[in-house]
Amino acid sequence: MGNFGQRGILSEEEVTQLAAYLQLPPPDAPSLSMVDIQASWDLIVPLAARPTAPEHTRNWENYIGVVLRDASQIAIFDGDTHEEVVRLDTGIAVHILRSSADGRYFYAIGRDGVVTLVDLWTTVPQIVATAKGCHDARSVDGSKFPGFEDAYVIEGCYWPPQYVVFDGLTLEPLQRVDVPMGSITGETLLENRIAAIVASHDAPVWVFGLKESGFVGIVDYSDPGFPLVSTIATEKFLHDGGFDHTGRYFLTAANASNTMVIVDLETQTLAATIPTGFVPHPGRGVNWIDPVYGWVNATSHISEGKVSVYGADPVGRPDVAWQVVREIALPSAGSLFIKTHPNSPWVLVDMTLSSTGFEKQICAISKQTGALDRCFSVAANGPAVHLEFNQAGTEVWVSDWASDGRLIILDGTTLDVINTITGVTTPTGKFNVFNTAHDIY
Ligand code: DHE
Repeated sequence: MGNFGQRGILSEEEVTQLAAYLQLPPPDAPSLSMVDIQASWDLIVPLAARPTAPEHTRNWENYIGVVLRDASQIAIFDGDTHEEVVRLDTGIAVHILRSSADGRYFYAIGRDGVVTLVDLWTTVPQIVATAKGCHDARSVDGSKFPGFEDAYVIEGCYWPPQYVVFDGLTLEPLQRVDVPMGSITGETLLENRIAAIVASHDAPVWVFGLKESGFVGIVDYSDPGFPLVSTIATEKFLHDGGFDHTGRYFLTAANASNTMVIVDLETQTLAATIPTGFVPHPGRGVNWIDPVYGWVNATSHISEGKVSVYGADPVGRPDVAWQVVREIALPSAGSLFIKTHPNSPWVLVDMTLSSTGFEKQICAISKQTGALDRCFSVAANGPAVHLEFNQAGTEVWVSDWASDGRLIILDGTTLDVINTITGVTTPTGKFNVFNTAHDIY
């Protein structure tokens, strides 16, 4: 703490009072009831007033939504022309975007728990509804199973320990469900944050990690009560994750357990745990065909300069399924995201939190050789963070994460810089509509 007393900022009496105040038990964290959630709902453009076909000729499936974190805004770019189409206010310190099943809508989630629904079919993308289901949140997703496309949206809360389901087209709040507070080792928790959420393409369910408890939860959205129908014990401190190449498995990092956990969504069982290294952080992960080991998935790590590649084809290659097959050394720890696209020859990885001078660089692993090919600087003003391909996989966008931030667009094959977009405040995550809707990574 600052030396408030001797610097004359606080009187002796104020220091005594402050010290006494800091020793008080903290007040209970507030709940957020269904009544409050309903009161937060703002339907800005009713369904009847929305277009029934795109009002513009832009290739909206190749739009790229960019989180401008400290501005609490998103910017939407035309991925074909690189033009900025619109900038919209969202929840505070907006965290990620997800796409509806057909990609027409973006869902933005603010750290303040505000969900923002953006229609990409209007002449200029427009916010059509907002609602707040949590005080603190990081994740949101829509319903993607055939017959339920865009019907519902789920918001997972960091606080209170609950999830909230909204109507997918209006954000009308439909249900609030408390999450269980017991952990895989039997203790009763004070908090149990909902981390990554994925929307299955094979069943009417959402799947999420319950961070502190170590359970993966499955919510059935074909039941109007949106119940948590399954809790699968895995490892503690579940964080980020995504699907394997088939969509059958949910691969998520138990980050402080230094483990990737693999959940079979067909049998709703834990398929494997893979110790990968110190603090795995895969983002949504990365799927490609390795020349030796067939289909693989991989994670980079925050606390170790290493990409761990593991077999991910229990049908075709059961001999290496869910086993680490390659460990690829990076020049630095501090990686947050790894990404590829089926049409790209590269697996790309950042080192955003590097403390040894590599934070402005990204590295490229060759899919053909399975080896590190090169690392190179892309950012100028801040760390390089998060990678996202365009729809065709011919370009990759990287954020230069600074208040005078930039978006650097690389050729997807040569990795040469083909464009730099300036004037973007603290750009972080980027989400191509088609790739996000179809879970291509
Ligand atoms: Fe994230 C994904 C939580 C800090 C950028 N981040 C996630 C997910 C979770 C999470 C649970 C998975 C969501 C999903 O898939 O449904 N993030 C947290 C935190 O708790 C943490 C560590 C601290 C905090 O207070 O928020 C945190 N995250 C950050 C950042 O500082 C980042 C780099 C910049 C920012 O905007 O805040 C950041 N997180 C991201 C991004 C994704 C993400 C870009 C999605 C990656 C993707 O490709 O899908």
